[in-house]
This record gives sequence, structure tokens and C-alpha cells, in this order.
Amino acid sequence: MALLPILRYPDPRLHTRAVPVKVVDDRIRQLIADMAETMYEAPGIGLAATQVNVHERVIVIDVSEDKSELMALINPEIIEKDGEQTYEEGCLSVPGIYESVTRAEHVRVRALDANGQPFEFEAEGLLSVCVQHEIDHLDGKVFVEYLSNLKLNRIKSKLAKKARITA
Ligand code: QAP
Ligand code: CO
Repeated sequence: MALLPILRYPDPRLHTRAVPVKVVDDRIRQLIADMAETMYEAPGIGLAATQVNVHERVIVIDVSEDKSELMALINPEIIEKDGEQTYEEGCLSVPGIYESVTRAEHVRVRALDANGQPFEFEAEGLLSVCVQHEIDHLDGKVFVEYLSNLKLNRIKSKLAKKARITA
């Protein structure tokens, strides 16, 4: 197990489009274990491989209260969506920034599990938001990019200022 460094917005590598995983092997299972450790340590509820500079389609999520329901999704796809919900989101790659984003309320997701077996599930509420947020990372999109340019520029200045202090 290993903690992986998390890329911070506006790192341009966060805009990389991840490629599908071809074979779910021990390398991918190790990546999932390391991503889960990194997410729990942060602590966070979701992490995409993009955020740890691995540009393959893998995400880990755990929205449970007691961190007991780890989900690993490989090559995840949203196959149905409907409705709208607005949720205050954050991101381990954009620390300290929380903003409302409107997304689908309900999604049906297809993915491979850590053994390479396809499975499907339906999600609503926080899990639905989290899956959509993490799949966006795999497509090179960070949640703050849904905001107005005015808000995005304010966030960029805030992060730049913070980076000067912490550097
Ligand atoms: C994505 O986000 C998400 O700013 C996962 O200082 C967020 O785990 C999905 C975090 C909201 C659904 C709803 C953020 C930790 C964690 C921070 C996270 C921070 C420390 C964010
Ligand atoms: Co994120």
C-alpha cells in the first residue's frame, strides 16, 4: 500500500482524458488499493486515477458514514440519467473550495469490478453526485469548470495565494 500524491488544480495534467483499462490485473488492483488508502487518509469520499496522475479509467468511492463501503469502478459509464439536483461539491484537487453544481439526480452506471466482472447499479443523492464528479475527472474536467468565469477566476487567485503561503 502507498499514499499517492494528489495533483492540485490548476495542474494541466488534470485535463488529461483517461484511457480505458484493457486488462484488470494485479497492477490495477494495486492502483485501487493505493487510491483507496489515499482517499481515506485525505479524508475524501471519491478519487479518480487522473488526480494521482494515472490516466486510466479507474475511480474509488466510499460515501458511507463509517468508511466501510469501498466501491472501485473500472471503465465506468453512465448509461441512463434523469432529473436534476444541486449539491455543494468539493474536491481533493481543489482543497478548501466548495461550490454548488447542478447535475443529474439519478444515474444508472455500468462498470467493471476489481476482478474485471461487469456490473451495474443505480445511484441517487450523494453517490450519484460523486460518480458524476469522478467520471468528469476521467474526462479531464474539474467541478470548478462548471462555474462562471468570474467565480473560476476568484478561485484561481485564492488557490495561487494559498500556494504562495504553503510553498
Ligand atoms: C467529490 O470530494 C465529491 O476541499 C469527492 O479541504 C464532493 O472527497 C462528490 C476534500 C462532493 C460529491 C460531493 C475536499 C477534503 C474532499 C477539500 C472529496 C478538503 C478536504 C473532497
Ligand atoms: Co474531484
